[in-house]
Amino acid sequence: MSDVKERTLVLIKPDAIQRGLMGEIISRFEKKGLKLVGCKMMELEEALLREHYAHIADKPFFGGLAKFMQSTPVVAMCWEGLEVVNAVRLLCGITKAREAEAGSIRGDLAMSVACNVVHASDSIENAEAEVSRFFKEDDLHSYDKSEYMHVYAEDERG
Ligand code: 3AN
Repeated sequence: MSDVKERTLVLIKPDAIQRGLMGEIISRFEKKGLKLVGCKMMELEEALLREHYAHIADKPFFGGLAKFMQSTPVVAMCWEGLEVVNAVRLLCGITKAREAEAGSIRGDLAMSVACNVVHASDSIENAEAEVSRFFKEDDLHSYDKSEYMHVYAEDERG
């Protein structure tokens, strides 16, 4: 059975906040037909940042990345949908933004590796861990979206 309740974490990074791209980025996910079930602006505390970037903590660029990610608040969002982890990665494009496919968020809106406007979970397992790292279960909402009638076929709605 299909799972339209799969969830993923997206962060709108400080470069996007500074460049006034929040609305544009949120709009890409909305237009795709995804459901926003959690959204908050927050500062990334040291401990959260270290946990979030544990896989690259030993890289030479980590210090610069940490400083950048703490330079403004970020917008943390939880998006829901069918195979949403993969769909959101495709919408975002590859890490090195200047080589990201045209049409993707990074491909259209960014040029950098570090300043690449968004973070998105890269696997179902990581998405589950990241959503619960950034959101308490109470901060996540459950509601019907009438457009699902037209976004998904009946057998895909589960
Ligand atoms: P992604 O965010 O696309 O999953 P990761 O998890 O490999 O990419 O890297 C996390 C973040 O670290 C990237 N979004 C980017 O901001 C930064 N980063 C990755 N590689 C580099 C690099 N070579 N130089 C500077 N920053 C980097």
